[in-house]
Amino acid sequence: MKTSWLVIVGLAGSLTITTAAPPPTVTIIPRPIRATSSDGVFVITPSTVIDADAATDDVGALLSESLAPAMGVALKTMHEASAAGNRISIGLDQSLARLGPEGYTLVVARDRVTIRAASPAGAFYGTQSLRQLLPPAIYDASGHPNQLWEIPCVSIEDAPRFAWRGVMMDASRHFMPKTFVLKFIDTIAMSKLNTFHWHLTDDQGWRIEIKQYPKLTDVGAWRKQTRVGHEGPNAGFDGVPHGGFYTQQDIRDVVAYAKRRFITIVPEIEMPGHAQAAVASYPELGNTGQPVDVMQNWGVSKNIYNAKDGTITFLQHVLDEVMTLFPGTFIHIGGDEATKEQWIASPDAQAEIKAMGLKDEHELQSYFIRKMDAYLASKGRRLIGWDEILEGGLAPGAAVMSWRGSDGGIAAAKAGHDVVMSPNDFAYFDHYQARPTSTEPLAIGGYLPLDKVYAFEPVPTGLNATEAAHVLGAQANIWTEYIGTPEYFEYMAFPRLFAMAEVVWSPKDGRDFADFTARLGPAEQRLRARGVNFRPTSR
Ligand code: TNX
Repeated sequence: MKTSWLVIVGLAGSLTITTAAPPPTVTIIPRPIRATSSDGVFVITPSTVIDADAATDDVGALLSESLAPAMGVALKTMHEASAAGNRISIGLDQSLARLGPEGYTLVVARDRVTIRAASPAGAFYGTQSLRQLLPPAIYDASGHPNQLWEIPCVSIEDAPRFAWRGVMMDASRHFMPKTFVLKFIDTIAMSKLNTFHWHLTDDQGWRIEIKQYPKLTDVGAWRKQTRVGHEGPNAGFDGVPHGGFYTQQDIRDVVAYAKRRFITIVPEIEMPGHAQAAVASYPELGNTGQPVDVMQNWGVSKNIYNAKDGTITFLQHVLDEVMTLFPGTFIHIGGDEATKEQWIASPDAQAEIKAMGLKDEHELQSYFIRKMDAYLASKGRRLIGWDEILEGGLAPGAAVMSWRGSDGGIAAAKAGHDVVMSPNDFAYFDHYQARPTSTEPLAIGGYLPLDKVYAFEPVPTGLNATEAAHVLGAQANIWTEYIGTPEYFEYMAFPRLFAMAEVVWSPKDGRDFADFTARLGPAEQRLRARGVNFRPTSR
């Protein structure tokens, strides 16, 4: 079906109404619910005032900050501006509660821009749309002529389809420096994503300072070398040490930076599998008593945590520190790919299974996860984990991230759990985005082109309305086995994240890939101006 745009063009007093896709004057990504263009422009000048109410004060300040580099001056922000001249008015309006906590209206008239929302998050998204109405050229050039700061008159009403609009960064396989994490968060905020899932621990590196257990980063954050190339006769190691970690102060800075942009960070602490870096730091957490290195190879390690009381307590202490740093509701505990071979071989694990009357190692994993769930719930938080946590039973409040296709999400929703969809066939941005793959930088494998991401539907078929309501949203996952640098990370993220942003924000009706690609040019121009190393669509 064609887009549901209603474009009204004032033509010498007459109105032309067309339902065809608009000419790309309103090139906002993700596409707003409704945008009605009209004649005329609003011109931002250095004396334009940002007039924000008390509740949206910081939204106004951030808009001023974000325009300043291109404008050369920071627009003044004030309450109830008495100054004459044009202004950008931002404020709350409870009558817009019907648009939800993230919805907004944005009206660009000749003398004034007005952004209204029921809560500050909505007002923030109004400012992100406003930024995208500016001609992208202003971001490229230096010495910008004033007329480039024209914004075409338009009236927009908008709200997101899903509450969880996410992207996951794997900072374990390759450490991603704090400065890059901040840049990435700023970039995704423009696309109205609101959830940054930070994969902080894995076999190949522990990346978060835990005061009570310093070896986690003294030892676990560093590996001697890294596998290069795919598995096979030519695979080797680079001989170069790799590592890094975020101090607790780094994390506080990142959380605060994200909060200003209405992004919640979901930290992930993997258990009971993907634990080799922790076991390398404290061998007593493992099953063999043998020392191990932080993993240098890719793939799944057999070195998982043991399920002893001491290890459960250790992890709860780790989560205590994690919870002081991350104020969001959800804490991700991993739960994927915990190979059971060491539990099968371990007399201690077998004794535990017997003593607790469990059926097998899968029930031991379930026991482990339920312990964590109860602990997090007792602190007012909610556990989320990869879909394997469903195996062997799951506590009622826990949420599931469906990655092995959509089946885990379907099963979880049918069982009454909330789910986030990130199926590996539509949401794995570590997969190649173009063919032939030989002309692309080496990736883990797979093939996920832009149009396939755009065609992703987060609500799987076969769910009734009650079950479908458990789908909180979706996210892209960027695993970094083969992504060693921020530049390559950006290359894999963009433009595919624009497609994901539209999937999770915009109404399902009216999705139109041709219309989307017509809006990509300006979006890519903005990325270029920000120094983001995206993969250009026309290459
Ligand atoms: C599977 S997705 C994993 C990751 C890998 C990824 C590579 C998931 C929960 N586990 O550990 O990095 O595949 O695509």
